[in-house]
Amino acid sequence: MTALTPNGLATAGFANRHATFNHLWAALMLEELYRLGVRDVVLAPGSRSSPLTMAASEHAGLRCHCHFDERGLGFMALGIARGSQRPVVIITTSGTAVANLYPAVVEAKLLGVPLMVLSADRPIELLDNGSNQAIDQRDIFSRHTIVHHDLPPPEPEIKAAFLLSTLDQAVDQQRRTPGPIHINCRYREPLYPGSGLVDASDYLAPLGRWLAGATPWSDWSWGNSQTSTAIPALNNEWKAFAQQRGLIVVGRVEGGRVDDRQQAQQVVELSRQLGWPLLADVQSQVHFDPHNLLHFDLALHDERFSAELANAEVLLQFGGRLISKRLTHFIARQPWQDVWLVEPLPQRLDPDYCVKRRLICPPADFIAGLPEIPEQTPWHQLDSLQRRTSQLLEERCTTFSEVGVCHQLAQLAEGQLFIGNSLPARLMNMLGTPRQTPLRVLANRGASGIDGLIATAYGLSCSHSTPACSQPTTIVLGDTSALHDLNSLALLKQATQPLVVIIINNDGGSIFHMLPVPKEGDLLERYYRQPHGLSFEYAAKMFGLGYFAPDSLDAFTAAYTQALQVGVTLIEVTVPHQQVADDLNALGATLREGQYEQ
Ligand SMILES: Cc1ncc(C[n+]2csc(CCOP(=O)(O)OP(=O)(O)O)c2C)c(N)n1
Repeated sequence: MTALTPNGLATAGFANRHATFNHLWAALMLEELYRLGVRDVVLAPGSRSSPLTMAASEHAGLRCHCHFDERGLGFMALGIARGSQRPVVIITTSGTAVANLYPAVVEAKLLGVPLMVLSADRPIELLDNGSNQAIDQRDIFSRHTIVHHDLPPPEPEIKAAFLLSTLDQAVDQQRRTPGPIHINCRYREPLYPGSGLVDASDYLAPLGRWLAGATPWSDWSWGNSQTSTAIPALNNEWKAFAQQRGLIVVGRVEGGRVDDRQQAQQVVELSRQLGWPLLADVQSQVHFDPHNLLHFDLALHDERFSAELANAEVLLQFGGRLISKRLTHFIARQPWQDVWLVEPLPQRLDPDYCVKRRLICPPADFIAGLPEIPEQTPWHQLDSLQRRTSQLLEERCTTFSEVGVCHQLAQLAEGQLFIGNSLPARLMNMLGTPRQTPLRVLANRGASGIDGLIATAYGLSCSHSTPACSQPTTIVLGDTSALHDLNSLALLKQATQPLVVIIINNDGGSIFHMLPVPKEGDLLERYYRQPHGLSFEYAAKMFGLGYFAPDSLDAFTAAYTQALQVGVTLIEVTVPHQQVADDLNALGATLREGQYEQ
């Protein structure tokens, strides 16, 4: 904070006005963002962003995390923000550096993650005139941010309070509608002051008590209109709703004021009290709860299970972005009497337009606002109908295969598990057995990209302010996804908690065996699956990571159990590319034909 104390600025001469005000504005911004709750800043190298870099590095309350690759940097910020449930600042230089943040910004918008991009830029007169590394950064993220500002270059004529209140307002908007903010920061040269600071004490004086204080410049308070106070008004509607045969579906539960797991547990309790079946996605934080119908995705192949489920009259859904297509199709086809969706993000999250009542609040607030719920006996036999699927799975998951490894991983994982897109997300949503110990499960299912997954997992592992911080982090992802973010393996050696990267190497995108893409001739291989024949052993060596290549389920268990204890380990599970499609097709066929009863 020395840059902000008037005495700290009362030094040499008047030569460096731009440099001083660049530095001063950057310091003001980072201090205000700190007061607004930011603790982590991620930075990539670049000269134009020096004012911001210096201010961040000088701030005693901020933790700085570096990465050379801005695409990974954005995802690392996403992981830190989701892990710590706090806003994270991203600092980049100008040009394509900013554009490289695009995928992470898109994901943050869809998942409601509070990122704050501070992109350095040139003043407007140096745009479109051949100046180096100058692109039009205004509103570069288009409709993927919730707030965008293009700040003028720092000037003594512009009040410091303008800067502070701009941030206060932006963060207030972010608290109402979580998502990414972009603030484009234009700097004139010389960029940073060296020893030639200008006396700016007169400039700072109007900030008065803010300079010595610790609270933001302006306090943005809002009433209760968006909280649970609206729920009691629904008492009569709820009573009528709750008397019917209901089904509870849980999608992603994350980022509320209450701990994710705690509020997901309240949903489990609600389903118990109502006697309604619970179908909770792997991102729900209660997927592995013994009360959840864990194998619903596969059980939906079974006519008897689906028929029983179809006796439900009303649907109560918490959170969106369901991974199971079979469940989504079931929801779309069912002639519901009523459908309520409870989710704090004000997004539609209703791909088939079934929702009749949309409650924009965290599950915990909704449940707290409900009237006393009498215990109801379950209306369904789904537990026993699901048992057949579970038994079949136990038989089929004993081999060293993608299915077998994911089933095993669901039992062995500890701390937090980050699941890559493509097959890992689908497999982890359908396999596993009930657990007694909690497991925090996250995935980037906003845009479901296969990019930035390693960086996101690293960000999750280094988020400091959650109970998960002293626990291991595991990421499971496909080989193409791993190649996509290979650069981010360079981050991992800084991990302070055990971190395990499980790469399921089926030599390309095996999901395409199961997707409706042209498969004639070599079309599937050449244009979709794209086999590469690569192994990750040398990548592990290059980035200084422990490495295992198990060839049996027992060897996988041993390697993973060891990896959970210490350091950073890459476990490469090499399997034939066609195996997972064959296994899933066989499972589905058996369930559909009822052969498992013979
Ligand atoms: C950034 C991005 N590019 C392309 C896709 C389309 N896509 C979905 S899955 C997939 C293949 C993934 O392969 P891999 O990571 O090896 O996983 P597997 O299919 O073998 O499980 C691709 C290219 C995507 N989701 N995101």
